[in-house]
Amino acid sequence: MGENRGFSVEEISKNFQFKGEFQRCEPNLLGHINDTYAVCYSEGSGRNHKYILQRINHDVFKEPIKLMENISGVTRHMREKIIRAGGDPMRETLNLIPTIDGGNLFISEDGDHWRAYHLVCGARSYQQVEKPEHFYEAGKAFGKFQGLLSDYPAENLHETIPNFHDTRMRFDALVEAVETDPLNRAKDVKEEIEFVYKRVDDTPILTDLLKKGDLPLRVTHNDTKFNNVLIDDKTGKGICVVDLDTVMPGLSLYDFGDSIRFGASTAEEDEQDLSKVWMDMGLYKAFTRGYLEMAGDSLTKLELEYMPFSAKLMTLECGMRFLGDHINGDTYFRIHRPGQNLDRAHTQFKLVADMETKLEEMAKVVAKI
Ligand code: GN1
Ligand code: MG
Repeated sequence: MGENRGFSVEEISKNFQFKGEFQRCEPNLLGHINDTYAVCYSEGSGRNHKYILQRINHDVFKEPIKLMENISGVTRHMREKIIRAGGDPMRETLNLIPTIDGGNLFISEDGDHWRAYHLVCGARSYQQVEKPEHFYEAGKAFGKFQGLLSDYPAENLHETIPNFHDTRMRFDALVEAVETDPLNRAKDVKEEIEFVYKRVDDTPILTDLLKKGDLPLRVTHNDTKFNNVLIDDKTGKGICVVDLDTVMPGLSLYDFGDSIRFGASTAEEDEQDLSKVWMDMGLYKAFTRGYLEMAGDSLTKLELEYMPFSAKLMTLECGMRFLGDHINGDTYFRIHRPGQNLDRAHTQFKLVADMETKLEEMAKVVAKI
């Protein structure tokens, strides 16, 4: 496993404090950035242990050491609060496994950066919402996550990817891709480019409100895809938020908006049949209810007001990033087939257009809850 890329997961595993003997590993191909493996170990007594081993994509995360400082600080903070609240710290937050020399990062001879977590058993993530209750649970989980980190000292966090949700800068990056056009692909995506250019005035709205001090800076997750919440197999509760690489100071609206972008869609992110793609109001309601139940009291009036817009903006931003990556030759988001980033851009733009017709209805939902 992974040998074709020049490493063996079993060999890498030896550098972590895993218990017992290596049994097997399985790749998890769902993320677009890092390489993830589920690793199974077994002790003589027949006791099994499961771990998550990840190779951090250092083209995307340029400073893995700082990134791991963030994650170890944030998980320790959440762990303590979960224990104080009488929760289960092994299931409600990720827990890092140290390397054999006690660090949290193993750097291989090839310069790859690896880290490991306990795998949370009896829970899983979903690529698409199957039951609205699951999405309500995800809303609660992300709302709770924000609460757990509300007193985390933001000055202790490194910005793992600067300007991550600066939508205006993402727009500029798209313009640059179109101008550079290394593979001569821009000519085939004129309509898509036009779709984005028409909405340029939307792009600086949230960051401008932040700069003016109208929206508060918080510690946020910044990648709140539904598949980043583990849903308990038995209870259906959203127990643990994963993928902490982009935990950084940000806006609550980035987290809310990105959740809706991914989870309230009626289709997968790379669906090719666009007639299947729209934003489902029932799902929107379910998430919003869960999120506001947990985080509503701490949100300002302006944050509440911009929730519908943030869903549209985060969807537009993600679509711009997929389109830009398609034009640049798929160098950022992993693809499993040619044209996949363009397909992803298409679903995002379809969602944006659909949300534009529903913004008022979306605002009513927030007001009602
Ligand atoms: C990436 O790593 P993954 O697949 O959870 C990306 C997000 C995008 C998302 C789109 C570090 O997330 O920003 O919203 O793809 N992560 C990074 O599915 O760029
Ligand atoms: Mg991610």
